[in-house]
Amino acid sequence: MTHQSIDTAERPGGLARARQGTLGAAIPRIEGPLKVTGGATYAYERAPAGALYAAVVGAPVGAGEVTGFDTAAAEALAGVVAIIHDDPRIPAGESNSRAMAHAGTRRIFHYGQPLAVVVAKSQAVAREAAARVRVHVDAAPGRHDMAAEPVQRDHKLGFLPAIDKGDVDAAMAAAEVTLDVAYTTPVHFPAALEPHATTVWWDGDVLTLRSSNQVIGAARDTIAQAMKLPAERVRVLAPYVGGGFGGKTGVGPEVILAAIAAEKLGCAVKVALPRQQIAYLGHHRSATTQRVRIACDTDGHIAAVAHEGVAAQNDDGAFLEPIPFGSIPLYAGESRRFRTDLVRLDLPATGAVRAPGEAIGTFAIECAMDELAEQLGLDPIELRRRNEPRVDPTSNKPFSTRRLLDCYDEGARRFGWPARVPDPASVRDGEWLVGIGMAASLRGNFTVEAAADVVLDTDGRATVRCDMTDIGTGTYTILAQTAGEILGLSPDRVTVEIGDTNLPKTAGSGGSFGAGSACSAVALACEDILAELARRINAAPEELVLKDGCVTAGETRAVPLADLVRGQPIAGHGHSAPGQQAKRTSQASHGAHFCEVAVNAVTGEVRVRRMLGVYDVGRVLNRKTAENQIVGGVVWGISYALGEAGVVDTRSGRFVNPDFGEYHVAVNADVPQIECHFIEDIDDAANQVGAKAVGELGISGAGAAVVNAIYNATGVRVRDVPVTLDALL
Ligand code: MCN
Ligand code: MOS
Repeated sequence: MTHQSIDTAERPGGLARARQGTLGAAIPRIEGPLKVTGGATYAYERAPAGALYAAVVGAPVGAGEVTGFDTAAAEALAGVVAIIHDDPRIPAGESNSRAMAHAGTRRIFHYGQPLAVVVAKSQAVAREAAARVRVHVDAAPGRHDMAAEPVQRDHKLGFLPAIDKGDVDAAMAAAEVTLDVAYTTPVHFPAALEPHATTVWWDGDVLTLRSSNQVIGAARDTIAQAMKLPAERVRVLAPYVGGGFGGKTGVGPEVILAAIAAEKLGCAVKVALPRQQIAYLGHHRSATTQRVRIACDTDGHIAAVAHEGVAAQNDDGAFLEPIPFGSIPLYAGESRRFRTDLVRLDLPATGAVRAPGEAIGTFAIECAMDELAEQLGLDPIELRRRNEPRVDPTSNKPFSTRRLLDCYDEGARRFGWPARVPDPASVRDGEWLVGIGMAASLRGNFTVEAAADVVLDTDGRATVRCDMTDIGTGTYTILAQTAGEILGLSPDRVTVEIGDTNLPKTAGSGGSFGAGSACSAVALACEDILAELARRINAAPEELVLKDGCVTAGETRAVPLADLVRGQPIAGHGHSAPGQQAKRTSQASHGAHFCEVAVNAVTGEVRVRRMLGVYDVGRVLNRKTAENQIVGGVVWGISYALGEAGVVDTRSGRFVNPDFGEYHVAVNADVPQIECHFIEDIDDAANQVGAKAVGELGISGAGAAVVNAIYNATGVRVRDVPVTLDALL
């Protein structure tokens, strides 16, 4: 087994010497045909014979106590098999919070909290019966209004400690130029297209679940714990996942409810949450209020920067939106303060949604930089250039790689930034006001422990195995490309098996560390294979050249791989882990977004006309899927700038608009041409393949570029997203 933590890692020798030209290439996703022909088994498809359908009964009030159930009307429906409300394992919420610790509770922590499960012979009957279950309650007043509840500064929540360096207040008092502005962002739902769904059955004495989940290794442990089973008796499968956006990083209560039903009834059970219920059984991104203060001289050199925000969580949630996450390493300045304060609410848990912290934090800091540039009469890029730090300005650690200045330069050139008219509201195209804006983008890079097996088989084909998921990201393809590159095979000669907890454990898809971590494990597994191949042809591993299915060493002729493995497949195992480099360097992916909008001078309608960005992501593993990721992220940026807003009914603790009818995500008509370019700079400190985060980079800063362009078009500074017509008229 090849094991490396990244302090010992130079790039694995095999990858450094590889000449296949596969890794990085714009290869279409290898599972694409299966997906478009219906051959891909998503969680809710193809159940064992006789499967029943589950539907979840949620709490009818926002706080209080359950006093009883009246199930008569539900039981009267033909096709209802069971109604379970007294199992002590029924969780109070999803596993990203501590709600599962309250299994079996009668207390109501929030509206829609799971209380019972109805099992029936069809989905329609299950859902109708669930609607007919009457829950008797003692309702209590709940805390549903973020603005009305006290802000707690002294809390231990979240993974991001508060930072307080130097003296921001003194710097603000002494500075020639200051900015002190407040921004708000509303509740965001993850909004994956595939609903939260699971099919569960017993395979012998193993509880087997095909579940739409991003991180199945952790899910297995959670399910085992909730079901009071040893982990070996739980197997989670997620071969295809129709999007997650953070919403499927934990285990939803419906998964446990379906498992309880399958256990009690001795048959397979399927559950898929109706769209509106996802809002209550899953998590959402907290609404935030944010204050940004910057102190600088008249040349724009920043002396102090503070980014402080408030986010909500319920009593059980351990997560707290890390609002200033992206701001911490972004700009120079001696005095620095970054923190997130807490408001406790009786709502479903808040949790990781599409770039926690950065997505909405960079909206505030990047709009603030635009405001400051205008106040100083400086070009926004020039202001950023003057404050580009040489080392991480908060931790003083060196950056592993940081090509942000190049992103600005190349982006400005490609977009045509120099043609910008700095005076707002001065470019007109008929009844449209036209403006352009930009923003920086940053997403922290992390490498997480991951393992993988690779087998080179007797037919000269390779198989990669690990428990990664592909949530639409391109995991299948990049794992095939990594192995193909090192073993000299075209990717169609590499089979990828993922999405099964029986396979070596990875970090799953989350935090944008999935690809770098899993590909590193695959690269290390391939090192094992190279060592064995070298032994078989009596050469040193560094002499091997693998290309087009053949091995050459020194002067020897090319030998087909199939000849070398005849009768004796070669297995490799790789294990990658973060090491000292992760601690010694400050790591992030970067980018610069550029945006052109047109705002109708009569109606206030905003149309994004074009967006373009340049991104620094270390090694690009697949030019096509990486670009897809960035473009998708930018679409989400447009989406939160102009549309998305989850509204809480502060009297009842209900969401007013928990579906796609009224929670507006950007659709095709909202999305213009989006161009994406990469500056590739392999980051050897990041991981063995030198790849940094991509998945959540596109959304970071994208909304700010839109809002800054709106300012340039109209002269109206909007600090609360989404930007609606009334704000511009
Ligand atoms: N990639 C690349 N080069 C790199 C890094 C990544 O080419 N240097 C490409 C690969 O195709 C890889 C993909 O980008 O499969 C994403 O890699 P990575 O940034 O490591 O992200 P993860 O694999 O950890 O995926 C999770 C990430 C997160 S956290 C969210 S949220 C998100 C996202 O991915 N949710 C998504 N992208 C999504 N894309 C789709 N279609 N659906 C979601 O729900
Ligand atoms: Mo992404 S929000 O970390 O799954």
